[in-house]
Amino acid sequence: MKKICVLLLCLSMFMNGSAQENASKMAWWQEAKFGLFVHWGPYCLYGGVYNGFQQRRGGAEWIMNRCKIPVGEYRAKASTFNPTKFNADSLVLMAKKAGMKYVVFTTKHHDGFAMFQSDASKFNIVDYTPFKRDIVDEVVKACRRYGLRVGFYYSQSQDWCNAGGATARKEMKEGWPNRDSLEIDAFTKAHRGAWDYNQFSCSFDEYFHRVSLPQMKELLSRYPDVATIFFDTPMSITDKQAGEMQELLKDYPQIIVNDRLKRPNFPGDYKTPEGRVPKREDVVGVYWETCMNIGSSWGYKSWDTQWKSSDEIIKTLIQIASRGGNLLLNVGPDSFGLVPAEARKSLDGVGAWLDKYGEVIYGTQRCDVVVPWGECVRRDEKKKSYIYLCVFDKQNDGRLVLDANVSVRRAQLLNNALSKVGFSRQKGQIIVTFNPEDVKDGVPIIKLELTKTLPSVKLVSNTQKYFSILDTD
Ligand code: FHN
Repeated sequence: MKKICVLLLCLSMFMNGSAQENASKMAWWQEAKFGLFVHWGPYCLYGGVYNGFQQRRGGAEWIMNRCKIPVGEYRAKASTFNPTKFNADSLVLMAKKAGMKYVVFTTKHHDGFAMFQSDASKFNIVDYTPFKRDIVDEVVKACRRYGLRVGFYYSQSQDWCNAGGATARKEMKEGWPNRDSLEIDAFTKAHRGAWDYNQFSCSFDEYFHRVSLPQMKELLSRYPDVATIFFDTPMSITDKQAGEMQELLKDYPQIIVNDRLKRPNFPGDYKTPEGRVPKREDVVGVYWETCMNIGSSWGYKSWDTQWKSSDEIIKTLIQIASRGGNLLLNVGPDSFGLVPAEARKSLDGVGAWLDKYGEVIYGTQRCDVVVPWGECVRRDEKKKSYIYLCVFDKQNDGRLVLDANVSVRRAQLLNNALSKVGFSRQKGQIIVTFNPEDVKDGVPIIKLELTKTLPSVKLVSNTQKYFSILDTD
């Protein structure tokens, strides 16, 4: 038994690269912690409104599906896409100012529209619209110019406008009150989620080899330095097709791939909780990234009112850092190519906070000290570790108790260097006292300098985790 396990483990190392190679591939990403997700495509022309009705459920990038817009009609609308105010430098500089270290851009979402010139499908920004500029190219170049890494979101299975692409079934009641709802619902039920004959005039395999795989080839050959790939909604892709996609990626060993190419056999490098901070116990020892909206929709929604404030985002960022993850925060530019002002305002606030408190986020790692009054974040240096105590509880009177058997050399209130902080150690607990009145700018943060470096925690990629076998002998 033991021998088999060791053999399988060695095989997994051989197949996935050594743990060390993997750790160095993931190093920049672990350090970065905060990235910008951009959902942008011709769906922004609707802004979540169809025939005068607000889309009833889901992200506005799903409007074609939820409202069952015919392929011809959606294509015609897309052909008017002309975001004349788009400026890739402004977008990337907005991210940089917000303290983000990478940008993940939707090169093609489920509607099938490519935001780059593509010979595999003319349904793209250059060949199909009056705009004619290659937006992906502009974003990549701006990222390079300003020192941010760039990643590509690519919908490898769902494609509602290129024949043969996968279509997910959503009922008409999620779209708008169409008088043909019953008929359309019956049609989608009978035709694997499709709502237009054009969607199934060929097989998924033909689609995959005509559009999906060639487009990924185009992107990789044009931008061999791409940092991450974010696949989405695996749907009908088979293991064989996913294997072909993975084969392509092998020539680009630096690329960090998410866990959504095909489940369960293609677990990728990291997990992707969506719209929430995962429970601590669900993300032990693995790489992970929460993707989340700054508003209530991935794609631009003209009637959005639920914008996250800077304070909410900062709190989420701290929670995520405390659990060892990354935050990929999404914005949806409008039909002119502009990011809504509410989103920009919140991002500016986060950037100002990170300018001052970036050490609490960047390059930190999961901290297993759990406290009722907030979150603890850990940073390791060669000879010592730090624990940042982030106090969310507004009622806290300035006395913090931590169940942590560590020895503290120094304690400092990051918000106010002149303020005195007391600390003592009692039976496996650390007691810290500070003056909340000395904090004038949001979350009180106390930095504890420890006398030693805490024992290191190794993370494994999903792929390595998937193949490792526990020896039960
Ligand atoms: O269906 C998509 C959705 O539109 C959006 O792109 C998110 C981002 O993670 N992914 C899918 C839902 O999981």
